[in-house]
Amino acid sequence: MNFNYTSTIIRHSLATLSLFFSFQLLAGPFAPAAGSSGSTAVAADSPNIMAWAQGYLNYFPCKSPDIETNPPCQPNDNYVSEQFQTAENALNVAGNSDGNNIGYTFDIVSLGRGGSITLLFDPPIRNGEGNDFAVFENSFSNSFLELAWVEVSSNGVDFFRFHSVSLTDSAVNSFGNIDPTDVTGLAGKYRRGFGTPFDLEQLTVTHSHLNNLDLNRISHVKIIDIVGDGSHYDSITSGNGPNPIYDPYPTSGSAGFDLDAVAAFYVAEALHEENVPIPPLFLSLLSLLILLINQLSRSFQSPKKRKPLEF
Ligand SMILES: [Ca+2]
Ligand SMILES: [Ca+2]
Ligand SMILES: [Ca+2]
Repeated sequence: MNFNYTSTIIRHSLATLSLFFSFQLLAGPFAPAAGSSGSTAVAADSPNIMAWAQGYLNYFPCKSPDIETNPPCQPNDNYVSEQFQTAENALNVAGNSDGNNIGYTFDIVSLGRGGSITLLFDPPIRNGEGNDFAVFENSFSNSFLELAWVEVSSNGVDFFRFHSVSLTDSAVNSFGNIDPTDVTGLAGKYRRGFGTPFDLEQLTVTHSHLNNLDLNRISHVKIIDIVGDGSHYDSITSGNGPNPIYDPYPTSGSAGFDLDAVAAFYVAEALHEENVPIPPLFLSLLSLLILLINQLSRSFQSPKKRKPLEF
């Protein structure tokens, strides 16, 4: 046996293992990119999807770089191009809001820096087993990730935000990368065609109260872009937290979070009984049928039962 050869193989194997573990150590603790083992990414054609958002409210493409101190959406600023301001692109099936199958990249609405939009579900989303809904963004890669907060409401007034953790340790430039294993509780964790899932049950753990929130009738899902320059923070309140949230900054054109769609895995009963009008043709046919039945019943009526003629 050639011991030199064997020891070379062992050394090489150890070096490979060391590289592997150092890579593992560099990775964060949360679910990895779509396609990797342990990923929570939801494919747009997942059989678990029962419904897609059918309406929206309050699309505010924020055009101000500083939403905290200036009123949002200053009329003279333009951080979201006109072509990316079609809110209807966030409705229906991911990549195919209007039946024209534009695809995951362009069938989106951009929120701009700090902008937001509220998606509507009727029937509302209910809290089923595990994840209940997913938010789809249009990232072209597993690491160019634009992030957003997610809030839910069952009355359109009281919104509750999912807790989030962001472990990205330094600023990310306009075309920079972040590791999806460093992020949880934020939309935009996965590349286009794959949604980031949310479990309504988590709100019962992270919030001290859920007043006016019915977890089984979530009618509103609000998506809020995070200005990822480090001026906003995650939900960690222990240790060194909260942590600043970094994502590519600054971005322009399709600035901020690019929302493709929101999918529900569980739906409750409809909010309102639909008042479906009866089609006129159906009414006409029904009248004809009643007339026919009357005519037939007269034809088959026994002459003995007929009222005798009176003089
Ligand atoms: Ca759930
Ligand atoms: Ca964008
Ligand atoms: Ca879309």
